[in-house]
Amino acid sequence: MACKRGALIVLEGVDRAGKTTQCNKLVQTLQQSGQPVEMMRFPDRSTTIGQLISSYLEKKSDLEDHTVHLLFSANRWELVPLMKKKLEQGTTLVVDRYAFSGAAFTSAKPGFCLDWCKQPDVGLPKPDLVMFLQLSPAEAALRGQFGEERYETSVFQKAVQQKFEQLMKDSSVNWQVIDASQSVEDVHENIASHTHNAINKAQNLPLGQLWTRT
Ligand code: ADP
Ligand code: FDM
Ligand code: MG
Repeated sequence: MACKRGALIVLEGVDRAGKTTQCNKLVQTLQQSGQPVEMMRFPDRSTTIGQLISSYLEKKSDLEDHTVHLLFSANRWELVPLMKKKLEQGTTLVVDRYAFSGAAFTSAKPGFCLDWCKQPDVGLPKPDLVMFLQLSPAEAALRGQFGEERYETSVFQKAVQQKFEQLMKDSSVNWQVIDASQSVEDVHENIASHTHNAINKAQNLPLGQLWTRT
C-alpha cells in the first residue's frame, strides 16, 4: 500500500505574533501523538543563499531590493526537492513563514506590486493550510521591543500587515486566521485542531501548486 503523504502546514503573521513559539509546540504535540513531522523555517539561513539573506537581514550587507526578493524565493526553491521527498514519505512539514512573507515584505517596499512579487514563487508546493497569526501592533508591543534586524519598525510592519490582508483574499489558498492574542496554550489548541483536520484531508489529495490555476 502506498504511504499517505504528509501535510504542508504554514504559519504566517506579523513580528512577535508567536509563529516560532507555535511551530515548535505544534511539532512537539504531533511528535508525541506519533505523527511523523519536521519543522522548517524560511528564510533557511543555513544554506549558501540563506547566508546571503541572513547577512542582509542583520544589516551586515546591502542588496538591491529585487535581488534580495529573488534570493528569498531561491531559498525556498532550493529546498523544494527535500520538501517533496519528505511529504511523499508521509512526513508532515510545519513551516515558519513561506512565500506569503516573501510577497508581503517586498510588496511593502515602494515601487513593488504584489503581483510581481508573487511570480517567482508560483508553482511552489502549495500549503494544505496557512494559519495567519493575527495580533494588533499594540499587543505585539507588549511582547517586547523590535529587534535590530531590517524590517523591524512599526511603519514597515503596518505596511506588511496590509499586504498580508490582500493575500488572504485569495481563496485558492486555505487560509485560517488565528487570534494570536490568547495565551500560548489556547493559541496552540486552536492551531493543533486546524492542523489535525488538514493532515486528515491532505492524505487523500495530491500536493498542489501555489498560485496556479491547476
Ligand atoms: P514570531 O516568531 O512570530 O516573531 P515568537 O514566537 O518569537 O514570535 O514570539 C515573540 C515573543 O512573544 C516571545 O518572547 C514569545 O515568548 C512571546 N509570546 C509568544 N506567544 C505568546 C502569547 N500567546 N502570549 C504572550 N507572549 C507570547
Ligand atoms: N522575509 C522572510 C522576507 O522579507 N521575505 C521572505 O520571503 C521571508 C521568508 O525576513 F523580517 C523577512 C521577514 C522577516 C525576516 O525573520 C525573517 P525571522 O525572525 O527569521 O522570521
Ligand atoms: Mg520567529
